[in-house]
Amino acid sequence: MKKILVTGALGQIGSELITKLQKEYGENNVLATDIRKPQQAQNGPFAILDVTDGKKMHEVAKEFGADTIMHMAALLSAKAEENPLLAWNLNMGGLVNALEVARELNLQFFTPSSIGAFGPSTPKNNTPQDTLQRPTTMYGVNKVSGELLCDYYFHKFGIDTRGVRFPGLISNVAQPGGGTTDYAVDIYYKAIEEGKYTSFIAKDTYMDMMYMPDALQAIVDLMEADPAKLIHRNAFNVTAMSFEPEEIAASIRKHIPNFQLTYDVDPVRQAIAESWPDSIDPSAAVEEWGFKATYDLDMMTADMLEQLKKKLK
Ligand code: AKB
Repeated sequence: MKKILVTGALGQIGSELITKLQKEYGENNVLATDIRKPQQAQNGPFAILDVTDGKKMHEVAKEFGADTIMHMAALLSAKAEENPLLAWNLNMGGLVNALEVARELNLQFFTPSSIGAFGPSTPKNNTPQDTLQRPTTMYGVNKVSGELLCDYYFHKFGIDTRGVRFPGLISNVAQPGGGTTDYAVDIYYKAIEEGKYTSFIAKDTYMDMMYMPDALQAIVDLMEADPAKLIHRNAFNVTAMSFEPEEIAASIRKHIPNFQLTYDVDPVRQAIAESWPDSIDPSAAVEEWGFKATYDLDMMTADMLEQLKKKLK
């Protein structure tokens, strides 16, 4: 049975990951940590932890008796562009602290990379697992550096580091903050609340996406995978679908026929989106640890709208 410390546990992925891990490994075997206090009472243990404080992270992990650390705390792409130095300090400082704790206490390690680790010179379609990575955003610089750092800790110190490159993640529980793919979450909320949405991402801009249940299953499957079969270990391409705003709108119209989509493009987030692939190739993840996504666009839309209708009632 694992004992897992999760950083950034109140974030978009973290908040649902905690529930998933508690189901898999038991409530008391998952320690949720975040820089802020939860607004509602939490099931299972919780500790305040600023990931830039490596000493505290070590103490918390040791006291809990962790054998695994899942490092989720990070600033997303648009927020990182607003404050690049803060992003460098938080994203890289937090990551190296978490890797050091993993080295000192010999913990298994997971952290997500992103499609943001690719740049304009990366092949745009069916982007291979191993390819050119010259991102033009601070977030992308952080993600590529992070991928390399995780590989380094595996080769140099033998730490069992593992990770995926997540696409935009869509969920009906916690909303993302400061990402470029966030439009694909916002659109569902506005579809239910107002029957219309103004997109900050332009028509015909394709990006990879995945529904949260598939993302959480991917984390568990990769962490449970036979290490002998992992050739890449870190930064596996994973994706479930690639769409542009008109396609998600068409999917929503199957349930809300009068749904209207208009555009007010944000040049910063549009430039980030254009520097990313249109679609990535997840075949290394499929071959090495059996990655599989269940939800396609229409299945995800049906579930998102059903869940949000209940939530926003
Ligand atoms: C973002 O848009 O910044 C994230 C990501 C794709 O990493 N959702």
